[in-house]
Amino acid sequence: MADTPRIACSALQSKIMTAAEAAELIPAGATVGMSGFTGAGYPKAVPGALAERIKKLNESGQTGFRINVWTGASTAPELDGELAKVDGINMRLPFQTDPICREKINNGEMDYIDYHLSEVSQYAWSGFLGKMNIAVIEATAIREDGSLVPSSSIGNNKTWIEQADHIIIEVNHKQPAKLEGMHDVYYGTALPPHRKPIMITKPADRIGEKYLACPIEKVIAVVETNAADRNSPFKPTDEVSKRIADHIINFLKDEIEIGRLPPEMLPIQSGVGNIPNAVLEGLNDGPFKNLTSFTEVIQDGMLKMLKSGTLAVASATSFSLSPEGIKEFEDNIDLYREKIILRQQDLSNHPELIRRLGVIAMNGLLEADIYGNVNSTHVMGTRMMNGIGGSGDFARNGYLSIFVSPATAKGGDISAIVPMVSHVDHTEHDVKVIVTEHGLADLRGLSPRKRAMEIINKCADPAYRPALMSYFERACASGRGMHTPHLLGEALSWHQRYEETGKML
Ligand code: 0RQ
Repeated sequence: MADTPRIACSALQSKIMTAAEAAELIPAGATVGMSGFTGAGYPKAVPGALAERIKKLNESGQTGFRINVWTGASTAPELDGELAKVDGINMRLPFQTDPICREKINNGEMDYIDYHLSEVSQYAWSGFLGKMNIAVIEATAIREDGSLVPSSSIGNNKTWIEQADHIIIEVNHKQPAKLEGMHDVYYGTALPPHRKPIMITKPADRIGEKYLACPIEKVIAVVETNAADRNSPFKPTDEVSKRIADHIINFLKDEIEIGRLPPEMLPIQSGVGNIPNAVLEGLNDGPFKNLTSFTEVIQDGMLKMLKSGTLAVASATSFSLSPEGIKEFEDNIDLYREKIILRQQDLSNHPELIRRLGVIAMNGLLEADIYGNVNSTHVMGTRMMNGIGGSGDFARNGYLSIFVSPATAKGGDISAIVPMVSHVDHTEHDVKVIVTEHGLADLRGLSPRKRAMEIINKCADPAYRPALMSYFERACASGRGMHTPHLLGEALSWHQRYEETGKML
């Protein structure tokens, strides 16, 4: 495997060219499906070369060269950042985290469609998003028959290859050759009414192919690269994350003791970031053994758990590792190959599978309201932070849906617990547990007014509790709508005040 040439398909040898030459093949106005999911497996050279081309056109007065960019999820500055800098993106979907894109989206200079990650491929197949002209896909290698050894993420690559008229492949020599065999690409998906059950009954199941089929006749360019994925250094766990993690670990231990979860629990899904990593570290230090994970992204914490045996297997669509994590992965790849399965994102996030497996979902929130509605995406109701990503796929369909956040943001000027959320991503019906550093609110089996007491008393920062309780009591005393009492004129006043004064209270 390791000795096979990275481009073994002789018919594609003649298509090898520079990134600049490949970028010339992308026409203005094109819809381009790029590989990439949480900073892994995105094309490293062609997007930058295209941005360079657009920059020169802009400088010569030929402005207006823009493309639509569809991906798996977030990519990296070399893709989103470079293209956004030259104003080269017209419309972006379905998830992104780049600061320059974020600014353009929030200034109204870039259109953005924020979709559940599991749904994107069916929207692309259905045709209602429009035609995809070109796919730019990073691969670890091209095999003799033209099929691709996927790289460090699969994301929507299967769909982009199927849907695009033309394909540009970036073969990245930096991706370990031993990634070969870790992927499981399933070709049994279809649009309704022709759907069949997807026969995954445990995270370890393999039901597909190791390679991405890729029609040679569609390939218009092959570009060789040698560049690492974006990976941010690992931050040591801070005190707030540690306290949140402790609440979750104690809760899960109790659930096992009571008999509501089996000793090996249920498959876990965990968002990306400091708090989820702290939870994973906490699980690794605890009494847990042979856990499984059915998630989107493999992070450093999961590698540690796989190595220690706390985690027996992890199914995902991508890696999101620090430089230390990458080294650990590459140094011990033979061990991890046996325990990690990478799938396309319409399977890693599939509602049918999440529901069947009974996934325990853990995701971040920007704000939650006293009744348990969660806003994960819109700062003060209007400004896009990142997007819903896969959080909705897992929160709606999981067995247990846990949301985590520090109780305050911006040095205490913002409360994460508010009277009414300014935007709803996850409704009160989907949210089962909310956790901050102050405590854990178990909302299962509680009616709205009981949930309010639990959330205010367990999760809100003590500095905000009196104002929240006053709001709740006055709403209850208003005598209107006693199922979910609100004072409509005041419900969003905390956000209004923050916009005007820089403080919620
Ligand atoms: O900004 O660093 O500039 O101060 O938001 O907040 O507390 O560091 O938390 O990094 O976990 O992000 C919801 C955004 C939380 C994330 C969200 C500010 C805060 C800080 C980040 P600064 P924290 P996190 C898996 C599943 C949706 C997608 C998802 C997210 C910054 O979890 O994008 O779950 N979720 N995907 O100061 C204004 C508030 C705020 C606020 C926090 N109420 N108002 N700013 N911040 N709360 C991955 C995929 O799907 C691919």
